[in-house]
Amino acid sequence: MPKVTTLGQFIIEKQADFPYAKGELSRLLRDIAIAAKIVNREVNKAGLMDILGQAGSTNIQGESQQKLDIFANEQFISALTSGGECCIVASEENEDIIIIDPKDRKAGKYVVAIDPLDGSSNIDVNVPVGTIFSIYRRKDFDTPPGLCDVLQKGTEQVAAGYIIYGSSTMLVYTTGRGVNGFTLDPSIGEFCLSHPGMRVPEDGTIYSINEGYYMHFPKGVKQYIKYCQEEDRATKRPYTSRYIGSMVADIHRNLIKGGIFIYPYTAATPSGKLRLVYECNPMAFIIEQAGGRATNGDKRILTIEVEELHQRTPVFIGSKNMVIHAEEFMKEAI
Ligand code: AHM
Ligand code: MG
Repeated sequence: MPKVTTLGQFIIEKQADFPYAKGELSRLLRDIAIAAKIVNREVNKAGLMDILGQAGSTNIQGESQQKLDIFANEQFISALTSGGECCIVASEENEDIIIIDPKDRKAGKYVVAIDPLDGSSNIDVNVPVGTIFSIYRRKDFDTPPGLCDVLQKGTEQVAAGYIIYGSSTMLVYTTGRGVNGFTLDPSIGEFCLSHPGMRVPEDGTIYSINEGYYMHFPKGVKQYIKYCQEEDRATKRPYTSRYIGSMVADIHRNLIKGGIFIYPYTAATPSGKLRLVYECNPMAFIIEQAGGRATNGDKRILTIEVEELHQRTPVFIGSKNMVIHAEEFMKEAI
């Protein structure tokens, strides 16, 4: 029988890479994985909503149904607040940070930012959705935990990951030593190491962008799209256009196959749509760790100053050479 490494075993083995670690980060990752399994169970049942009851109504057991994004938010917050390793949770679903024990200076040393169910508008049509998480160490242990502990640059992340609820459910994460992917085996209820040492190809032939907004894109992006569509055998163009509209799924595919994902600024969204803290920083950390590149079209995402919790940023992320090339179009178009 082939040797199966579960996420739990892998995390324990990898703890040896951090000689001073006391196991808190490992426990935190395991708490996230448990909440992910619970969310996965509900996401899988989403198509049965019409039979079991609509969100907001009462199901046949008399329990009230919740919208899945609210359910996911509650599951992750509850796993993170009860674990004891974390002092602050910042969720894309909540306007403010959740400080677990505001007066406790010895409170858990980690801060977690989470997008509990990204792309949740896709659930009704059975398209993959995801969870994105980002973990920081508390900045200042002399003062009670607060917003400054969350507003750290992406370079300060100690770990980041995502869960994709797709044709199979996967958890992909990094602690800054490469990227590993685990597939949920529903028969044993365990995430099993299936994609060790993930690397994003340096070149690719897939571009992912919502072309419906073409008219509103900056000139550099318009010209890059035209470049992707031109015929040229040497560079394997025209490239393939793939856009799911679910960031985790689009970036996961490009991580495996090679490609670029772009969500630029537009006239209507001058800072782009996607959030720096919950979406772009964790995805940038993962992609860089896999050998790829992530910028706002000019500057490395991970070095952007974080001034606001729900700050947005344009993002160009994926295969290194594709991102560099798209940046060149941006510069030339100024
Ligand atoms: P959400 O956080 O409200 O779910 O929005 C984020 C999602 C991303 O998953 C996806 O890449 C993007 O929004 C799609 O936006 P658009 O429909 O504008 O292309
Ligand atoms: Mg989101």
